[in-house]
Amino acid sequence: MRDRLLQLEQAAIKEIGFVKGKEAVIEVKIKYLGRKGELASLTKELGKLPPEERPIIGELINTIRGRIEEKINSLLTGFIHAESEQRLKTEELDITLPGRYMSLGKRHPITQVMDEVIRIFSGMGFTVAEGPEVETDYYNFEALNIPKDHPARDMQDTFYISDDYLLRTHTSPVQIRVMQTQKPPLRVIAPGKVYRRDSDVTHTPMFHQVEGFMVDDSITFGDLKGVLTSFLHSLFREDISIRFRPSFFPFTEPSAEVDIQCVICNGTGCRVCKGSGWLEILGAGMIHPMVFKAVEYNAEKFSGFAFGLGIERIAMLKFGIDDIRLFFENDIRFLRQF
Ligand code: 2U9
Repeated sequence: MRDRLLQLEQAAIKEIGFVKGKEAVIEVKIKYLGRKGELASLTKELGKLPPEERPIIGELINTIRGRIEEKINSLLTGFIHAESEQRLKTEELDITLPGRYMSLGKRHPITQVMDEVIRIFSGMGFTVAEGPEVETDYYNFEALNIPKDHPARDMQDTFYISDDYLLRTHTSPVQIRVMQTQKPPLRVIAPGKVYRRDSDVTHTPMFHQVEGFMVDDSITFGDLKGVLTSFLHSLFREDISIRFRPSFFPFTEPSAEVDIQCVICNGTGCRVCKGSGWLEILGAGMIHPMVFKAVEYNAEKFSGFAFGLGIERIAMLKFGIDDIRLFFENDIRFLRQF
């Protein structure tokens, strides 16, 4: 057994002396040291030896394995080193080539307008509140003094989920929730997605609103005019003309619609303002006593104003876009322009 092991070592060392490349070294390694290699088959015969010889031969096997392994590994390291030296000599890296252009993303135009509106109201001391998009009939309609037979409740306008649940048609429910949990003085805006069954060049089934309200013990229509005038001057231009027209909403009384001088034709009359020189930009009014009653505020003690605006409409006017659907097609050629 001892002689056979020493012969195997001689044969392996001789063969190692002849190998010419990395692959050949690996082959020799498998042949002698592999799991089914020659040293392994001799090891299997260990059991046939008399017990007193086994530890001596076992130790010899390990020594021979170590010696063969050492030779193979130093040869392998040499080949790997030579290979990388060769690559370094032949491969060239042109560090003068220009880098790849990384195109930077931008905020969506709707997000840009939304952020701008929030920034202006924050500057006037308003805080931001959010709420669920799936609402109950109570928060979306009932608490806002929208009676059961009001046209706004029509199946045409509202996405109903069940008899009691629906997709909110405005962010007003957020403000009801705020009033239920906080007491005046309050200055809050509620930005978010709203849903209506409507689709054409100026309407999409989902759009974005910012609504807001201010409640304290002596808020007047003058405060409403002051805050909204200041907001519109900031959003459009400081010298733009603004007018308040009487209107009707179930949740405000008195109510008004607010127009700005047309930003396309500067009030001379064009296709966008339909020749009138004015653009309707938001709705507003003094919070209805019935709304105060729903949130258990004393309407004798407190008063407030509320307003609402559609972000897509403002973005269309600001950027001169005539089809609202462009905002939601996500065509990169359109979005890149903002
Ligand atoms: C509470 C009380 C009153 C919110 C208001 C409007 C007038 C309005 C429209 C503008 C364009 C909706 O997106 S739009 O179609 N909104 O005209 N919104 S007053 O009044 C409220 C809200 C909440 C508790």
